[in-house]
Amino acid sequence: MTYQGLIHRYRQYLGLPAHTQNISLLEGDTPLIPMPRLSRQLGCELFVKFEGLNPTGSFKDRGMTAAISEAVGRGAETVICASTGNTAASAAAYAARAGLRSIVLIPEGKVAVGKLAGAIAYGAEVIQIRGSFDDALTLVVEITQKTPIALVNSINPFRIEGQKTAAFEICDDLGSAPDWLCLPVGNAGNITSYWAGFKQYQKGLPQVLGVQAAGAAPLVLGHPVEKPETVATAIRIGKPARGEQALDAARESNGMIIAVPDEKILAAQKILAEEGVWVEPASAAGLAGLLAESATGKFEAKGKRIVIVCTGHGMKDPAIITESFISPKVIPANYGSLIEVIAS
Ligand code: AN7
Repeated sequence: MTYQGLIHRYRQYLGLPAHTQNISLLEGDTPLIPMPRLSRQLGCELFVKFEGLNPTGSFKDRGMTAAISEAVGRGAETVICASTGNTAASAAAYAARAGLRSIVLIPEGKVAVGKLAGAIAYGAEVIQIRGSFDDALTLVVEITQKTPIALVNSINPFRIEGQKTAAFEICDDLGSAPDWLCLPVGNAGNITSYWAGFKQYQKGLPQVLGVQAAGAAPLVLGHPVEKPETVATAIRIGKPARGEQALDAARESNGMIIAVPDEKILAAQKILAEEGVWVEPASAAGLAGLLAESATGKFEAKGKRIVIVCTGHGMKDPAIITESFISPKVIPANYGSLIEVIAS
C-alpha cells in the first residue's frame, strides 16, 4: 500500500484523542543511512537517521502532523509557536495544509534563512522578538492561556506523540533499538520523544547521548543560560521546556548529556558532508558529541551499533557554508580555459 504518513502508519501507538484528524504531508519514513567510512574509523556500525528529508526539511514535521491534526480536530482556527526556525516552518506548512492561520515568533536576526523563507512561503505571520527563543516561548505560553489560539511548541503533548515515531522507525529498520542514540538537545522535546518511543515500542533500549552547544548548555551547567550563543542557531536555547525529561532520559538509559564547542559542531558537519550527508550545524551535534566522547576514551564505540540523529537539512542554513567559502573560480566559456583550470 502506498505510504500515507505517520498518523496512518503508527496510530495505534500514538496517544491522540478521537477528534484528531489526519493532516499529513507524508512526513516520516526517513532513511537510516549507513556511514561506512565513519564506521570503519570508529570500529562501529554507524547510521544517520536523516530527518532533513522530511517535507519541510526537519524532524519537526513528525510532531507537527500530530499537533495540527489534533488542533484542527478540536476546532482551533489559529496556531502559534516560538521557534529557532524549524518549528516555525513546519507549523506554517501543516497549518496551511489544514487551512489554519499560523503565527510564529522568532528571535530577531537569529534564524537561518532557509527556515525563515519556509515560514514565509507557507504563509505564516512571522513576528521577530527582541529577545531569545526562551523569551518568545514565554510569550506564546501566555497568549495561548489567555486566548483560544492553539500552542504547537513541544510543550504540546501531541508533538511528543508524533515525534516518538522516529524511534519506532529506527527499531523497524534495524530490527531492534541501537546500542547508542546520539542527538542534539535544544528545547529537549526530541530526546524526550525518542526515549518515550523506545520504551513504548519494546524492541530494546539505546543509551542516549544528548548533545548541547557549549554556549547554550543549560542541562550540562545545571542552570538556565541567560544569553545562549552558538553557531547552531537551532539549539540556541537557554531554558529547555523539557529539560528535566531530557535529564531523565540520559539517566534512565545510562547515557549522558554533554556540551561541545561550536568548532567541533562545524567539523562534524564537514565530516558528514564528506560522506554525502549535508546537515545543518545543530544536526551535526550528535556526531560531534560522539567523536568528542570517543576521543576522551570515556565512550567505547567499538563493536556498537550507533544511530546519529541528523535533525535538519543543510539547505536550511546555506549561509553558514557560503559565508566562509572562497568564491568559485570564474573562467571564460571555452574548452582551453576549462582544461587549464582543472589541470592546475
Ligand atoms: C535542526 O525550531 O527548537 O531538543 O524552534 O531545529 O527537540 O528542541 C528547533 C530545535 C535539533 C533541538 N535540531 O530539538 C525550533 C527548535 C534541529 C532543530 C533541535 C532543533 P529539541
